[in-house]
Amino acid sequence: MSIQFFAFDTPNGRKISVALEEMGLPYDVHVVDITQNQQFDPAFLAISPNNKIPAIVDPDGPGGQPISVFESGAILLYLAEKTGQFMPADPAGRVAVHEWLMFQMGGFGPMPGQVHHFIALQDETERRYGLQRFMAETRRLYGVMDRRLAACTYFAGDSLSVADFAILGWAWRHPRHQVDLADFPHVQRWYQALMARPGVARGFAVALK
Ligand SMILES: N[C@@H](CCC(=O)N[C@@H](CS)C(=O)NCC(=O)O)C(=O)O
Repeated sequence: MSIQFFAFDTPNGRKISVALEEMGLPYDVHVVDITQNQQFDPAFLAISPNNKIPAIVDPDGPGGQPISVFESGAILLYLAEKTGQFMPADPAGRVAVHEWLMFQMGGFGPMPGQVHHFIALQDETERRYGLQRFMAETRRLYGVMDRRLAACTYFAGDSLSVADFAILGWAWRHPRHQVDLADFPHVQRWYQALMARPGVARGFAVALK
């Protein structure tokens, strides 16, 4: 039975469309238009209590019972566990996936997200303060990623993992947070390699609005 996938065309939504395509899982898309406040519909809140996309419902969850999952990091870990894909078998590799997934969820998402917010403000004083603070932090995070990818092919080491899908969702928006990937050559190499994958291309082509 198909996974029911609730999302909109945003970095957090794209992480999951990319993962579902790369894993070859059957799924149905339900667009939740967050510009129309559909994330507050009671039926959606029942599966995503924090009123944010993405969320999934898997009719074939643990023990064959349906399960809903919210929070994109939790969804990626759930899908990796369900399929046995994009999660290394060795314990040290799994620790690396968890590290870089948490790095994304706690930093490389919230920080560029603030750039996206402040860049749209009209008030110049508020805009300047927010951009100064959050663009600097976003660039610092790109520096952290660049150093990691100078040493490893992928974030968790030699093999592609769900941590890469999580980070890719936000790196995809680099023009919007005004980062030139040429300034971070290892991130650029990684980004181009991932975007050239057919599964990733399909994930970004899924209609989410
Ligand atoms: N930590 C959450 C963040 C999800 C999130 O911020 N989703 C945004 C779109 S990218 C959203 O649904 N916003 C609607 C709202 O805040 O009301 C995750 O990674 O799933």
